[in-house]
Amino acid sequence: MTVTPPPNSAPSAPGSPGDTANTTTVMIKSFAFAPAAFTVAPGATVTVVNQDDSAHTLTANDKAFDTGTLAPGATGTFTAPTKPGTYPFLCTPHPFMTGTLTVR
Ligand SMILES: [Cu+2]
Repeated sequence: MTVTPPPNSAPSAPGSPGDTANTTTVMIKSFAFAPAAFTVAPGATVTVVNQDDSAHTLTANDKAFDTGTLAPGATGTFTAPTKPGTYPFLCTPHPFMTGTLTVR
């Protein structure tokens, strides 16, 4: 007999502040990440939207993840690390643009 496996995603209460997200979106605007610090679930998909007139990247300091170059107006994604921890990131062409991704 065939058993249908349960869906991978557990039901979550929308808006529950304690949840870590499986997906999240980060904006880049005025040479800054917004939010600059955020928390996601292991292996979450992170979408990055460049709202600036300059090309940017969102790149882990240790290169654990990298959107590659995002042209003005472009959207990119990367997969968050599966190992819980804190991952500082920056924009490769503009190293003064920094942020922190927390996986838990
Ligand atoms: Cu930049």
